[in-house]
Amino acid sequence: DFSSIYSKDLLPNPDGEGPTQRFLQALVHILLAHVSSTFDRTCKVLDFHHPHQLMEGLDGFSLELPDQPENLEQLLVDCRDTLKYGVKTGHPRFFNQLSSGLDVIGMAGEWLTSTANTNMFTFEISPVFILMEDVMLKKMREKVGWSPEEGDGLFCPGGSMSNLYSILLARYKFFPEVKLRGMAAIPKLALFTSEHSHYSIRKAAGVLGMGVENVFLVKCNERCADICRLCKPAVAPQQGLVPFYVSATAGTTVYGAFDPLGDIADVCESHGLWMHVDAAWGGGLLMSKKHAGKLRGIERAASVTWNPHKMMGVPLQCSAILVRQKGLLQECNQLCAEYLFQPDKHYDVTYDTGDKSIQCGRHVDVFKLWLMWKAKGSEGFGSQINCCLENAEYLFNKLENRADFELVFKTKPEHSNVCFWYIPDSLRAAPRGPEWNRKLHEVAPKVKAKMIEEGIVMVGYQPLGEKANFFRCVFSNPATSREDVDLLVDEIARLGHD
Ligand code: ABU
Repeated sequence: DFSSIYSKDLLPNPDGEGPTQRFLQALVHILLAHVSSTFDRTCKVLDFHHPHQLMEGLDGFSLELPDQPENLEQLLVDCRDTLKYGVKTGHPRFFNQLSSGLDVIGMAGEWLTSTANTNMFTFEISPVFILMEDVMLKKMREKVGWSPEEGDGLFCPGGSMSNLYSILLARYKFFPEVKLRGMAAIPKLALFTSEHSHYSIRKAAGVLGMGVENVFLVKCNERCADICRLCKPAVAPQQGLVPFYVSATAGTTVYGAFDPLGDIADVCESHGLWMHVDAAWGGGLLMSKKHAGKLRGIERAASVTWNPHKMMGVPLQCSAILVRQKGLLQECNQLCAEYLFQPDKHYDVTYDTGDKSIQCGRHVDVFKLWLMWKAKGSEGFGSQINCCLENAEYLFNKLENRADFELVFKTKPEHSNVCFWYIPDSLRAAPRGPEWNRKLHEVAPKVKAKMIEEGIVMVGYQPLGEKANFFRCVFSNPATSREDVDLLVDEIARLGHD
């Protein structure tokens, strides 16, 4: 019973050792219950409440912040309820997001990371983590196909930030004067990416002052096969803009398609453009001998985004920007703040990597990945990824044979994304046309609303271009089995039936 114990009674209170241990053990007990229920298929994926219900407070769980300290009993209840009303993203029936799963070793790594509570800017306060990051980035670059001596990189907060780094570096490479003199000193720039690329490329162009509208979205088919032909505009100045950057995608967010990286590299090389590969989603396939060939050509890129928190199941967040040219990150971003990066330290200050970053403080994202890699080996990651893609193929084959479902594209998935419509009875026999499409557009949101209320399974939907709302099922959770896939299909049919 912790009802008469407060945070002031814990360490560093001289008598705090015992209460601290008991409190943390009680917390671990709550966390372990959550871990067990995450993998328990009799437990729901979520216990949904609307925002106003959570804001108003539920059964003693209040989001309001007090003026007086609350006792540790209440804090433990708050911890338990925070998990209770959240979403079990590691549940085998959570198909909603590219990042899913609950890897026990990765979670242990994250616990250790917060216990160490340090910062990645200097070797002096993160000696082990800085070296681990160095080793890990080297290994990832090797998987990309660069020589271990070549290149550089950083872990940063998510794929959008990694993509932003790529544009920042490309601009600096071609126009280094921009760092001191700003955008007025350089020509107006044009960037190219496919219409199916992640929106972070456009966002970064806005943030970096290049203008969202100066990102040219190249038309492509569902498999992105045409991007190369359509990259050709990149070679001709458009509206007085200077083309300098192409972002190819390895694993698009919705379709899981791979741009033809080799062909895009040819275009970039012959016209002197920076080639970035956004492999936030697809990068994990480099770990699989069976699927790595889908990224052939990535080794010719100048920079790569790769998010181990997606396909490799590393707890959020874990995203790397890999750069082929050594030293560029440092040159582009360093400002030599003397209170942190003193040049006369007694150790090799090239390990003070903080000035490569656009942040000052930087979270330790590497340790959980390093620990998981130790636990599985490259081969373990490879098998895990193969299983996820087998689940996708299983779903694809299953839907091909169902009259009440229709696949958005008919070719086998390249990644683990499977996109499909559920066609209720009322639409199956009806003539197709704009009205039919309008009705179809309403099906997925209705099914999803019921699905969330029931909380047994969770999958996302979206429209894309002219296409009415469709479901996107993605597999990155190694806990998912074929029975879970069967259940997903049955649930959609049950909830959507009319
Ligand atoms: N780049 C964020 C991915 C979002 C998703 O899970 O679909």
